[in-house]
Amino acid sequence: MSWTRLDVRFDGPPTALTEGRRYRNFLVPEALRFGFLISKLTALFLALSLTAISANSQSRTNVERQQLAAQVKAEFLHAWRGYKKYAWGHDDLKPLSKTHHDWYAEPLLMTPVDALDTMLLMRLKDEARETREYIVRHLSFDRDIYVQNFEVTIRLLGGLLSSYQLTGDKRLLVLAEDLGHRLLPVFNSPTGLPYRFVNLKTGKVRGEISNPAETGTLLIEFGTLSRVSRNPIFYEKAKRALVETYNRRSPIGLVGTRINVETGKWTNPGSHISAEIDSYYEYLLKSWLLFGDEDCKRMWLSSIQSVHRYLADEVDRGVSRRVDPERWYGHADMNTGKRTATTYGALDAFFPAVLALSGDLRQAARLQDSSIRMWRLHGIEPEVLNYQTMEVMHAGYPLRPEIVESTYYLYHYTRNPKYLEMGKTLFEDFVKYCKTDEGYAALKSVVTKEKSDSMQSFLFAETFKYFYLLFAPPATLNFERVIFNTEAHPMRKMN
Ligand code: DMJ
Repeated sequence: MSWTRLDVRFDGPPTALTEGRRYRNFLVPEALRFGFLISKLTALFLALSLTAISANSQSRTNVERQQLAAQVKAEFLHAWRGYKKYAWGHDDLKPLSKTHHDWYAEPLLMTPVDALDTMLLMRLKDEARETREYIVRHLSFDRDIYVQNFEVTIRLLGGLLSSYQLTGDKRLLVLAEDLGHRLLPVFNSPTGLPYRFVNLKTGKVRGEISNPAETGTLLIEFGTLSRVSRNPIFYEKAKRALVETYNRRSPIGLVGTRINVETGKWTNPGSHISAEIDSYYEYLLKSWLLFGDEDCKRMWLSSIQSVHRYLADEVDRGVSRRVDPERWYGHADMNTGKRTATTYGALDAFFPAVLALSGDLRQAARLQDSSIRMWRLHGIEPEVLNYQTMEVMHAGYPLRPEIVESTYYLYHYTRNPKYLEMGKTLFEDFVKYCKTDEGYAALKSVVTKEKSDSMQSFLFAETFKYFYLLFAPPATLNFERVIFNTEAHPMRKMN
């Protein structure tokens, strides 16, 4: 795969990566360190007893994990049956009114496509077979509708590609390729930054005010499509969009919230890791890891330094000198770096996963502790929180997965049972507050726990998948062999 002009430069050493590796090597079990202080005999006796105890508690944990994985699967099926009963053939279930919701004038099967690879990983063979057949028979992109490129890419293109890789079913690849071609006109702007909407039939585009999440969260899906279809066009277009976003960073290395894709000028200079920027950072790192793309590596390494320098925040509540201050990531002006808001929310909770993947386990663990603080405030997390005052700014909870995703990554890298416990609490709260008689419902308010009539497809693609993978045997999915797109669709590494 070739790429031509790139105005990227290497800005600094890979500090985050090396720091994380050191931390991992430092994880020596307490029992081993204690053993050096006592006589060899006592040590032997102790070691044998500890082995027995730890084997015992290990198998207890394993049984508990299996039970939790089975519960997640059962809850997935509960929600899936609700979707099938009231919304089959449509995009989403409306869980309170028990009707359906379509994003556009014609359905694009958002829930079935998003859910399919989770069914495959959960070995729900009958559901997966039926869903796959339904998709290949009924999904058509030959429709006179304007669709949002970003959402369709991460959910449909990503879902079709991962299910293709898991099943080898070429019909899914044919659909993905057709969709990819229909989305390509978004890149025909003077800057190469994509328009937000495209008409799937006519190729007409609209929406020139975009944001880094939408301009920079495409390369995993488009790049994978290039690989499996052996057509470099998709990789080239999506990579250019990512690079053009990066090239417009401020002198202090930050990107803003809104950008005009025709002029390339920022229309909102607010910088953060929240909605409208979040997965831009995720894709810089993951595109490097998935494709071995050195430009992405350089862009990630320089960007993360600015993120740490200007967006990271430490809050010392004066609890005790022995306790680390809390770690958060807030908002700042992209040009001056001046703090503009001390807010963090459910979407930001993806960042511990990204930090863990980059090797920075120390900051990942600290930020995850903050995310959990946010969750515990009301027993479920709000969309936006002021972390200085701990006031809820936006109280909704649309069944988001990010905090579960980070718990899964941290458990994968540390094997610290703390993260299993964390996941168990999250799952229990999630079921307690969001389950309905025939599905799952978003919350209007995490304070009052009032429900709202929405069950987005990422519930199946992400929330249930990350809960399941956290508790299921590691062999369920070889984590090292895949990169998850931002909708939790695993793409196979090919190197
Ligand atoms: C998902 O569609 C994706 O994870 C996206 O990156 C952010 N929003 C939702 C889940 O919260």
